[in-house]
Amino acid sequence: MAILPILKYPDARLGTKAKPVTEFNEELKQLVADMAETMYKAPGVGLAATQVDRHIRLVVIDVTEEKNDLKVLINPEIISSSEEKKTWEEGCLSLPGIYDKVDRPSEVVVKAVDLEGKEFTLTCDGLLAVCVQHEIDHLEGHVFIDHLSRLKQDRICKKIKKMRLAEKKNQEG
Ligand code: K1U
Ligand code: ZN
Repeated sequence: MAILPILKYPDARLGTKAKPVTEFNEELKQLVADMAETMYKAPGVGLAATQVDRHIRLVVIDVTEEKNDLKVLINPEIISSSEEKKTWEEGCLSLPGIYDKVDRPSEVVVKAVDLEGKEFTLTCDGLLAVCVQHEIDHLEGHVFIDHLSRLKQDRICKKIKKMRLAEKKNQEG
């Protein structure tokens, strides 16, 4: 297994729309194992293949405190969303140090296939619903700040530039 480098916003590769998975082979199993290890190590509760520069429709999620319920969603599709919305403070491993509130449907039903190519549906609420929507956004080439106002996005971009500059100064000593 391996820890994979995570693309950081505003890397243009995060804007790539992912393609469906068509081959269910050992290489895919290895990528899932590496993505799970990368997510747990970060630590995070989800990771999309886009974030590790693999532009296929694959996400891993584990929202349990015990980190013992890994969900692997291949070619996920939201087939129904509640009218009711919920506001959640989101973070993103591609935007370290940035958190903001996003409104999303509070419940979703997602259809996906597993590592054997077998179809299943998952009814999600709470953090799982937020995370599934956040990860599917990544597969579409979106990040959570795309849901915020232009003003908030501009402030976040300025904050990221400042953080990167400070990091660079630190590295230079
Ligand atoms: O896609 C990602 O970047 C992962 C992201 C998922 C997510 C978190 C919260 C709301 C929506 C989506 C993260 O995991 S950020 C890290 C994080 O929130 C967290 C880390 C450790 C424990 C609990 C949460
Ligand atoms: Zn993210």
